Amino acid sequence: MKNRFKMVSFVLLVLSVCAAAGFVQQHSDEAPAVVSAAGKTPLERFGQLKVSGSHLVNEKGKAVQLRGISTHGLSWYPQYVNKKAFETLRDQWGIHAVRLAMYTAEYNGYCTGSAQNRKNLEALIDQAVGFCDDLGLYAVIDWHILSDSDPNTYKKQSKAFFKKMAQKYAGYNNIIYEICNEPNGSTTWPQIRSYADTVVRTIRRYDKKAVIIVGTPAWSQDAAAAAADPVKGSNIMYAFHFYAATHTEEYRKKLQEAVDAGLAVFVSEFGISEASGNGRIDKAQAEQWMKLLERNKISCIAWNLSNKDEACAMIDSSCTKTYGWKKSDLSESGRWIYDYMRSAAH
Ligand code: IDC
Repeated sequence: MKNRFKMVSFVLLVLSVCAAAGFVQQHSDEAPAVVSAAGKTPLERFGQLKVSGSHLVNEKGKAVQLRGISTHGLSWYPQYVNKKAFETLRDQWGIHAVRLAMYTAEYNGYCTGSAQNRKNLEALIDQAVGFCDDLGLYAVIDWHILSDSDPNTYKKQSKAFFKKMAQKYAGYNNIIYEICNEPNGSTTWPQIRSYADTVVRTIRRYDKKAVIIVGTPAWSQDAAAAAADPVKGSNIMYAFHFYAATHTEEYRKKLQEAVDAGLAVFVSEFGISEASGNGRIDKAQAEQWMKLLERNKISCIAWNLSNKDEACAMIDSSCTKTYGWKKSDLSESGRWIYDYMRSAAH
C-alpha cells in the first residue's frame, strides 16, 4: 500500500514537471502585457487630442508622443484588420494608434477600383474604427496617395470621402485624419496647400476638433515649405516620413529645422529599411531617429503590418497568424520595432 502510494506520487510528480516544462516552453516567448500595468487604454489616458503650438497634446493640454503601427494597403492585406490583432498591438507592443492606409491609386485603390471596392474599403475602415474605439486606440484614416503624386488628382473623390468620414465619426474622440500620405514628383507646397484648404474645410463642416495631418512635398519630407506658409485652422499637423537606411543626418536636420520653426510635425510613417521598403535595415540610424523624435516629443507610426516578403513588413513572411504574434513570428524590422515600442511604452 505504502509503496503503491509512493509510486503514484512519483508518477504525479513526473507528470507535473513535464507539464510545467511544456508550459514554460510554450510561453517563454510571450512577454508580459505592457498596458495592463497602467490599467487604462490610450484613449482613457489622453482623451481628445489637440494641437498646441508645435505639439500634439492631450485633453488637458500636456504634450503627448503617440506611437503606432500602420497597416499595409487595406485592399492588399485586409486580414490584419481584426480586433485581436489590434489588441495584440495595444497590449503586447504597447502602441496607442493604428494607421489605416487606404491607397487611392495602387492595387484596388479607392479611386481606381470599382464602386464595390470603394464600399468594401469603407466597410473595412468602419470595422477598424470600431475596433479602435472598443480598445481605446486612436485611428488614423490615411488617404494614401503615392503614384498619383499630386493630391489634386483625386481632389473631388477626396472631398466626398472625407465628408462621409467626418459625418460618420464626428462624435468619436479617437479619429485622426491624414489627408494626403506623400505628395511627390513635381508637386509643390502651394498645390498641396490649396488641396488641404479645401479638404480641411470639408472635414471641419462636420468635425470641429479632430487632428488633421497634411502631407508635405517630396514624399512628405519638405516640412520647411509648410512651416513658411501653413494651412489655416486649428488642430493641423504636418507629415514628415523617413526610412532609416536611406534618410540620415541631413533629413534629421530638416525635421529639426521645421520643428524649430514652430511646425507641428507628425511622423505618420517611418521604416528602418531603405525607402523602397526593402534592402538593408539600419538599426544605428533608426536609434538616432528615435532619439530625435523623443527629444521633440514627435509622434510616430511604423510601416507596415503585413507578412509581405519585404524588409519593412513587420511579420515574418513565413508566419500566417493574423494576431497574437510572438517575437519569433516577426521579421527583423518587426522585432526591432516591437522592442522599441515596448521599451518606449508609457
Ligand atoms: C510600399 C509597400 C510595398 C508596395 C508599395 C506600392 O511597402 O509593399 O508594393 O508601397 O507602391 C512609402 C509609401 C508606402 C511604401 C513605402 C515603402 O508611403 O506606400 O509602401 N514607402 O516603399 N514612402 C516611403 C516608403
